[in-house]
Amino acid sequence: MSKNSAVQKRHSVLAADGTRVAGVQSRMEEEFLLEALGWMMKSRLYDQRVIALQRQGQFGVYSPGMGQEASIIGSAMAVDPARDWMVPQYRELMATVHHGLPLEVISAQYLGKIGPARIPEGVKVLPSQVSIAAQLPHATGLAWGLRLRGEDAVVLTYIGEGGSSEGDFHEALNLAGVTQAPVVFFLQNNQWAISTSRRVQSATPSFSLRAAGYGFEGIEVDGNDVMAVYDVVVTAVERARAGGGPTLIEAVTYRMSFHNTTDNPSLYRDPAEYQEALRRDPIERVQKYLAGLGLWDQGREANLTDELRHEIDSALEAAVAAPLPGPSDLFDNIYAHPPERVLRQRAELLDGQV
Ligand SMILES: Cc1ncc(C[n+]2csc(CCOP(=O)(O)OP(=O)(O)O)c2C)c(N)n1
Repeated sequence: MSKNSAVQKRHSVLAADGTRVAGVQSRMEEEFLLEALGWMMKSRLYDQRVIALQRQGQFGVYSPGMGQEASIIGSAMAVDPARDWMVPQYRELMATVHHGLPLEVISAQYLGKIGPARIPEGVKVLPSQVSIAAQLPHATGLAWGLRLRGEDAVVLTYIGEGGSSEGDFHEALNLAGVTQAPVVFFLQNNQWAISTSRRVQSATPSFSLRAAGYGFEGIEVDGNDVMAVYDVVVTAVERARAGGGPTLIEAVTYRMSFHNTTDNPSLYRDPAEYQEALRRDPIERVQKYLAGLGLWDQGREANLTDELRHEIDSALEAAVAAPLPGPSDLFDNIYAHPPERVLRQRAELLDGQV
């Protein structure tokens, strides 16, 4: 965790076989860990369900979070939805649900239902971002603005290791360091940027080391260990809230599925690498640990899976029932004060005069 060392220690609480790392305490214990497991399972079940729907032509192009559930949920649980902001990329969908964005609203977005996909008032989540790294300057600006207003809020933003090669990454982290903005940059190193391997993405031994160049703390964590992820993010959030400035966290994880539903990883990924990733599954790890404590068994798993499937189906049914966009949706919610030219185009289209 030192700022200048070229060798970065990786924080870890729960080993891949579900045993505790000796001598390491965690702030995420039993009941809270069970809650985290439920969210991780929901993330995976939703991925599986909507991939099946996409294959049937009933859902839009989708980027699953499979394999990254510990990073997605452990980080989300470390911020307060009532006051903190989340600035996502596109793969941490269930983190935004944890932060208050209803699953049916997200599902409506993938069905092209523009109105029902609007982020509800009071939900402190920015729209998901597909232009790589473009969310980061927004995150820094938002955090700096909150600080200037005297609010005690923190911004948690997400980026992939591929996104860290973009200019926006440098600009956002540099400004955050200079302004001491209360922002946590959560970099999910899932080893692949579509078909570009981490090996050719950067020569740095750890993406977290880059923080030193911006004058703040960089931490590397086992991104498949939900307890460790929660611990490092909650510490970074507390520091930011107390005026201690930004943190860059690298969560070392693995993208167990494809980049998105248009991708085929078997064209570029070694099958042995995938087999090794299965051994490090973030969900099974927690289940094994909790089973060892007598808090998890097949019966509990079956009951929770049923409950979560029902919740997911209800959200999807609501999204399917939501109205399709009409021509006015092309214009609505774009400008606070639409220019005359846009108002004229709207009137022409709606009156059928084009
Ligand atoms: C500015 C920009 N360049 C290229 C793309 C195409 N693109 C989409 S996802 C992606 C890879 C991103 O990889 P990474 O940042 O590691 O995130 P991951 O998808 O693995 O979560 C690329 C190159 C884009 N969307 N935006």
